Amino acid sequence: MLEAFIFDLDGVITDTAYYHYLAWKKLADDIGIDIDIEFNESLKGISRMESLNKILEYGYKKDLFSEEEKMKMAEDKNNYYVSLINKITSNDILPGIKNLLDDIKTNDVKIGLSSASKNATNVLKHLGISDKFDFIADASKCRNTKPYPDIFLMSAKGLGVNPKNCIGIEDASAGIDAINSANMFSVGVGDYKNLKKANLLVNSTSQLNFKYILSEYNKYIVRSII
Ligand code: B16
Ligand code: MG
Repeated sequence: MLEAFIFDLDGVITDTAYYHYLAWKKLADDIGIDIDIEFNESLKGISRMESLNKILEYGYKKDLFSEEEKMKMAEDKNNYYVSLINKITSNDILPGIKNLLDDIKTNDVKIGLSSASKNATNVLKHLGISDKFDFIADASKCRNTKPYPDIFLMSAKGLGVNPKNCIGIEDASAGIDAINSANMFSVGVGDYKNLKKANLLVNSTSQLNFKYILSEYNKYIVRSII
């Protein structure tokens, strides 16, 4: 029996993934590292410090900065990111998401949020949809980040549901791995190239239809019983 939908935030509910990219790009430019939108794919779903380390490694500058300097860089990136997200409104909710949230509620299924972002609560507030969520997992309290299952298991626990009865939705490869490891049904939004391990894949959020996802989830459950 389906008990909950658990959402990723950046790239699923709203396109903050692009703002993360702009903020990292600005920082990388300042220290002479050239990153592009393709490289940014590898930063999706992973934490702020892990992202910074990946960028430094990519630019062969991993050992050039002290921990203190790296903390300052991450803080600068976040300040710029926050200035960008402070401008978002309900118009920035991705297509299909509002309807999906409403349909989930109408069908008495719970809704959780499992974002790696420490800015998640602020983003939801700006989008005006905080009240749709029955539980928001706190990324700062999560020891192992995506691709580990912890943040999805945290939501299942907070919602009081069995992970096996949950559907997780993600746009990042690390996130799909996290959902699969949590023993949930994974729905990927984006390219096959990045999300081949998803149980169900759609190209864009506008294809995230409640009835369609539910029917694919039910088929998956039947297949796993046989
Ligand atoms: P912050 P998600 C993730 O959010 C982003 O995809 C990732 O790019 C970002 O580094 C991470 O949040 C941490 O975000 O710096 O705001 O704490 O996709 O898991 O919702
Ligand atoms: Mg994401």
